[in-house]
Amino acid sequence: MTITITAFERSPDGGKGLARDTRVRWALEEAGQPYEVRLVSFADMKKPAHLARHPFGQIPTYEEGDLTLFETGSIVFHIAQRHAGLLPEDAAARARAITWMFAALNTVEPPILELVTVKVFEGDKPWSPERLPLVMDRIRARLTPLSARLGEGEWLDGAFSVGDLLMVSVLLRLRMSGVLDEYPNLARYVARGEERPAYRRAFASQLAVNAPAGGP
Ligand code: GTB
Repeated sequence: MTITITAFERSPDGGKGLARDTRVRWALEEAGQPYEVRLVSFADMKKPAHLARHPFGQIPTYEEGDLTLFETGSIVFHIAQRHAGLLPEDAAARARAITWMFAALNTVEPPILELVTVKVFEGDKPWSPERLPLVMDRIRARLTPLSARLGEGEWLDGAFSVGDLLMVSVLLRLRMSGVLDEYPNLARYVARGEERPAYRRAFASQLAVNAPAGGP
């Protein structure tokens, strides 16, 4: 059955992997599943056809036959449950991998999103410079224990799983801030994720959409 996802027609980052369709593309690449992409403009996202797919008018979405999903956590979990390679067979290891998915989205990502808010959406507000160090400290309060838990491990809990896929996806948004460099093992962890052939294919497909026509 054909899988169709939605992505930005023009991603604000120029297709450098920061928009959330990257996570879905990556999961599909890890699972070896072909997919099609419906590109949507910011205006289209708020129109009825897209709102029927996504109640909040965002990307990405996922369609497979009669099934339509939104929320990247739900989408990558759906992919991981149906295809080998992203969740362990052992029940306890599987439950732990799912726990890391939730940890990535519920515990680590929120302060990282606050950083985007303070820098981008509130960057021109008078309180922004004062708020920034507070947000950075909240990020460190998540990265310090995460770094301690990862230690010198390759992945968070044995073999690579969808928990790592989401955690790396969440962390890589921090690269520009420089804070990852304070945690060399986390920086190496993110780099390991990005070196995976499936991630590279996902990144290249997203970039191709946004690359200027006739560009390199
Ligand atoms: N919780 C939802 C999920 O995980 O699926 C969040 C979805 C979401 O935030 N989607 C964003 C969106 O559609 C795109 S990813 N925004 C448009 C809107 O809300 O109107 C967020 C994003 C966008 C752009 C960059 N960038 O270019 O750097 C990075 C991240």
